[in-house]
Amino acid sequence: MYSEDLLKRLVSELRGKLELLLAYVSTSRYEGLEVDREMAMKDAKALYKAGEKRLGTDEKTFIRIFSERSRAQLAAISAAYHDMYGGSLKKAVKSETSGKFERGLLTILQCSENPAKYFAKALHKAMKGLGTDDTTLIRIIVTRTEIDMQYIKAEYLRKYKKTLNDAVHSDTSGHYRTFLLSLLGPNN
Ligand SMILES: [Ca+2]
Repeated sequence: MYSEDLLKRLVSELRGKLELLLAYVSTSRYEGLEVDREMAMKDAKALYKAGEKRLGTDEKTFIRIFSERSRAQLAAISAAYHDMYGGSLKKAVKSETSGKFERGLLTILQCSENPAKYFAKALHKAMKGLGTDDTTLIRIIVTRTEIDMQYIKAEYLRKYKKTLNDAVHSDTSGHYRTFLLSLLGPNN
């Protein structure tokens, strides 16, 4: 669409600032559901050694593992981390990193452990307050509709005590509303 390389564009925009993001978009990840438990334990150990166990933080190890592993594998790493060291990987990320880097890692983690919850939250954020972040609203509804929309709707209802359809209905109008609601399906 824009006749330029997305990765190159990101490099020039964010040079040196968001290594994690660059690693994430440039790696082709396996996105299936199979996990390798032994490898998950190995990665959990590497993350522990790179973070909580040492003074300071070896950020490269966090970047490598968070950007190369599939979502399912990262969820397994997080579970292994908890089993092996008692604390959660999320807590380790919070105490070992900060700023945009921390936010990036936490987003990847949350998305790997419960994508539906992550998207329900993002949709809520797009609609809350005055006005609507239509770009985000459209992007999420269009891209998730055939993947996990029923789970996102369930998470939304559980967390915000309102159906996602009702929320979209009150934040949009006209053909745009009809279009989004038709993608969402039944109001449940
Ligand atoms: Ca540390």
